[in-house]
Amino acid sequence: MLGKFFKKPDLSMGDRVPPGQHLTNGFPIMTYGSTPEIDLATWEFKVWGLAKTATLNWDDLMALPQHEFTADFHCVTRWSKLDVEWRGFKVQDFLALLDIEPTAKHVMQHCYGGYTTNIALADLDRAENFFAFELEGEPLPPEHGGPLRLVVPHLYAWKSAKWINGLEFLSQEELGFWERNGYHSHGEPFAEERYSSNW
Ligand SMILES: Nc1nc2c(c(=O)[nH]1)N[C@H]1C(S)=C(S)[C@@H](COP(=O)(O)O)O[C@H]1N2
Ligand SMILES: [Mo]
Repeated sequence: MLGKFFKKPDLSMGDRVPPGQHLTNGFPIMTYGSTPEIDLATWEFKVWGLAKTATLNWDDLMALPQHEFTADFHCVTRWSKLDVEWRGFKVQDFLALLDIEPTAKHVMQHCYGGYTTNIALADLDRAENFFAFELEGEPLPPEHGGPLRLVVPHLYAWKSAKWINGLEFLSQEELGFWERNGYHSHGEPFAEERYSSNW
């Protein structure tokens, strides 16, 4: 009977929970501001800065190879959710469509609603990073970032922009919304890179 209510402790699980985090079974919604209203018919994704300027529409992106993927999710407010199931396309397949200048080292993620977050190109250009459009077998709900969000499992989840609609390629690091407000510029959960040392 117990097994019906409690998961057997999994010895490998502890290694997957970063220090100072606790596990949650639900999937809290963490949004600064309100959920933007987005119409797929006019949805656009723009690329600019140190990459050839491009505008992609929904069909362009849906033509990329699609994959199911499972990833752990760590919010800096101290909850983690393991094994979140998504469907999407690989960031690396997307980047391969672009003409990125060799001087590009950093990227600003832009979103419907105005949120931004910065990421080093090396942290973005990783095989396990995805753009997701489904969550647990359903279209990605608007409050979780639908129609399209980024998923960067190796960094705190504020680096995984919801409603993403643009990438700006930069030579130097610039700070995004939370990073300007005291969050760490890199945000690696196992190193507890929560807040900038200037705060
Ligand atoms: N556009 C946008 N993306 C965002 C946020 C936001 O407020 N706006 N919050 C970030 C934070 S702090 C977290 S923890 C995750 C939360 O994703 P969820 O709401 O799907 O749990 O989204 C990240 N991406
Ligand atoms: Mo978060």
